[in-house]
Amino acid sequence: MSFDTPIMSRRGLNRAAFSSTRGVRLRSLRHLGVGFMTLTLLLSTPACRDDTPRPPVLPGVAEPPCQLKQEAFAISQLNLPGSSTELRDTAFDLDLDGRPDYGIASFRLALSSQLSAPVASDWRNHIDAALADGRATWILVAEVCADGSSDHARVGLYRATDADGDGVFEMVRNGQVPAVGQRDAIGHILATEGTGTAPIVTLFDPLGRAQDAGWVSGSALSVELGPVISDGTRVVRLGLALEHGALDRVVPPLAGFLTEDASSAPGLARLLDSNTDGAVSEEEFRTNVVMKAMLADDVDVLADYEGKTVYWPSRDDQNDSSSLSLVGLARRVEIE
Ligand SMILES: [Ca+2]
Ligand SMILES: [Ca+2]
Ligand SMILES: [Ca+2]
Ligand SMILES: [Ca+2]
Repeated sequence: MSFDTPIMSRRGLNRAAFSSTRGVRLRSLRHLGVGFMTLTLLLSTPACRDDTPRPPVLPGVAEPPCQLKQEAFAISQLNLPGSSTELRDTAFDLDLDGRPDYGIASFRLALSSQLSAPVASDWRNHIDAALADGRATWILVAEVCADGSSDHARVGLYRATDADGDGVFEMVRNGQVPAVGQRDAIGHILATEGTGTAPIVTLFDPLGRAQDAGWVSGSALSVELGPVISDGTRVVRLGLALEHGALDRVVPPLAGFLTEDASSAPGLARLLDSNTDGAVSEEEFRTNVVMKAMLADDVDVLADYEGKTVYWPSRDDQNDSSSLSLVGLARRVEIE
């Protein structure tokens, strides 16, 4: 029967009306059905999770939840760990694989153990001197909520200079992103996932001769600003994954040192001088199997994403950076 029958009995009319109504309903339902499917698809498009893994966004690029006030601290004195246990206990896990990362400190400790006692003990003093005398001014800028409305805290790590000599430091900022975290009830700050810079040559200059601090960039910046010791001086613990090649910067000064002062580390100088010409060349240093292992990247904090190298810990199982870990003191300073 056609829904469009023009003449019909009342019964037929009723039936037609029913059929017609039913037809409309059916059409409506069909229409609705299509609409519903479209709607379902529309609704499900955003809900349908895109499971493509994406790298983490550095929390320090986001707007802070409050107005910030800042305090700056110059790293002034390093406590160079004397044992592997100490290294382990003070290091951060930079690549989030569950193990603390202290590759560079471990390298320094191995070298230090080869030095004559006076040279080894002077090494730390030379580092502290460079940190203090302007050759390697290394500054942490801690920011917390000015009104105390939240425990949000961030810490940046920068190179600084005082070109005008007024005792107030000028920060050298090259797009570093502060580490972000919390300030606890007693004012200690723990912040992670930033980027920063470090004077790698200063840290590997046993005779304190280097004028160029060898500033290098790093990611996975992690900072703990701990107890105040005195006059605003605080204990600091930091971790930074230095960019690939950063550790190669220490080869020229170390090879130079072992050539000029072989008597300071006679065993090591002999070991590395493979052609026995009395000098340790950079090539000999780099190709020695032990040094090669020490200089190799030891943490996996970066990976490729859409044609760029981005922060993405333990993503590609390829080590790409050298882990720096240190504990020391930082004294309150003014910055411009
Ligand atoms: Ca790790
Ligand atoms: Ca100044
Ligand atoms: Ca040689
Ligand atoms: Ca990697």
